[in-house]
Amino acid sequence: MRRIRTQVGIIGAGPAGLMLSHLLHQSGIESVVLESRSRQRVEERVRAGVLEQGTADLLRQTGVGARLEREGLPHDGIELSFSGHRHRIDMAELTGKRITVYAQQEVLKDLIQARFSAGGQLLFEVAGVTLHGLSSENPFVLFLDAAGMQVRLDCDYIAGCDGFHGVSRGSIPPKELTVYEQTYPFAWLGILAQAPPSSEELIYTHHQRGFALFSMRSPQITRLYLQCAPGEDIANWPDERIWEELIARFKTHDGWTPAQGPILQKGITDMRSFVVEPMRYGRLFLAGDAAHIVPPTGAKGMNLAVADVWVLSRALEEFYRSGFATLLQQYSETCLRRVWKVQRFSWWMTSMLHRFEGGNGFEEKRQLAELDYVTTSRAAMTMLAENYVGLPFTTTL
Ligand code: RFL
Ligand code: PHB
Repeated sequence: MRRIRTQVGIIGAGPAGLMLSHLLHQSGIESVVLESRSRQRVEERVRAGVLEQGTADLLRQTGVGARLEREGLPHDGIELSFSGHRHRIDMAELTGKRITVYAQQEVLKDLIQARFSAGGQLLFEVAGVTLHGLSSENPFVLFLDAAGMQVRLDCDYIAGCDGFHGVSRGSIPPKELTVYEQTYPFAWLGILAQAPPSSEELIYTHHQRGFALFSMRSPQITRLYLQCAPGEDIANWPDERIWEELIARFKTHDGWTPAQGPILQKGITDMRSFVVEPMRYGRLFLAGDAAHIVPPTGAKGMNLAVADVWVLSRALEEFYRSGFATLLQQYSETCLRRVWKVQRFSWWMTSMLHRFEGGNGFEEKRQLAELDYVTTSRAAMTMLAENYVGLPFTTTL
């Protein structure tokens, strides 16, 4: 068996794993990233698109912001649409911050390139990853490399950045963890369309027929989502039905509708809120979707992954520089404070904007009152805006 050694073994090359490896490198700490998919699959997967101000700043400050600067679309506001009217939330005016629309897979491409040009070790197409010795001083990972050879990776610490379906969380004895979970009675059908965005800003729409979201990826590509039933078969949604539904939900009294074009990609995503506590077991630290999932309505998943690994990188830097493990000891508690606030915000956006089947109309009236309040009260608008542009990254409790 081949043996390799590093300081931090990282499972998963998503936003959490790649950003962690990049931040650690900046602090002079070595890592090896193990990823089960191919580089191409990682770089092609269509997911998130909204970067908080803090996420975009971190990419820029650490030297991976050049393309983001050129191709990212800065947005100073978002719109909420209901009862046939659109209402703008001016985030820049309310908070002094903005968001940037830049696809998750583009962030991943930039990070992969940066890691490779700095001589980083990213191993794609590994299989059979198992974690060992987590409660000892000498944790290690066993896996098969892309050629099918068994490898043992010895490290000081392991970062479980392998997403919701990864192996890391499941390597912790269940009695050590508490799971908090909430599912929602709907899912999102998302499409990428070859159509120039007909609005400059994102539009979150509450409608009798269900939620819809207008977003974009570039001056040529629109990204759209619509609420559908959970477990819905995509075969029930031919392109014409998707456009018909999107237009019915987005149409406002001023006649605005999204511009249409060929659908390049479509998929269905289930919605859940999920948190596991604590985010640490011995020498294993969980980060990103491995530890928590938010419904996508707040555009928070990727940003939360980046916030976690920023805290972890500061804690590991402190440990390797001074020998103190204070920030490492506090890692879970520090992250969870922010995680729960982001859970609250994502849940709140989701419950304000989606249609809940059944009921006696009370819920619908409550939602409309909430939307009315949020688009007319400066205090309520500021609450939305400061969460949407991103709560501060902090290592203090
Ligand atoms: P990821 O991205 O899932 O990466 C985990 C990586 O680990 C690999 N892996 C393994 N590798 C080795 N061995 C194993 N046993 C492994 N098991 C898994 C996987 O192949 C993968 O490459 O987790 P990470 O890094 O925590 O990042 C989380 C984000 O990807 C996620 O939260 C966001 O995409 C969520 N999300 C959004 N977040 C935002 O911040 N803004 C948005 O606008 C936004 N929109 C979205 C979203 C997610 C969506 N879907 C599809 C769930 C919109 C959608 C539709
Ligand atoms: C996206 O552009 O993919 C997107 C934007 C906002 C969200 C979720 C997804 O809340």
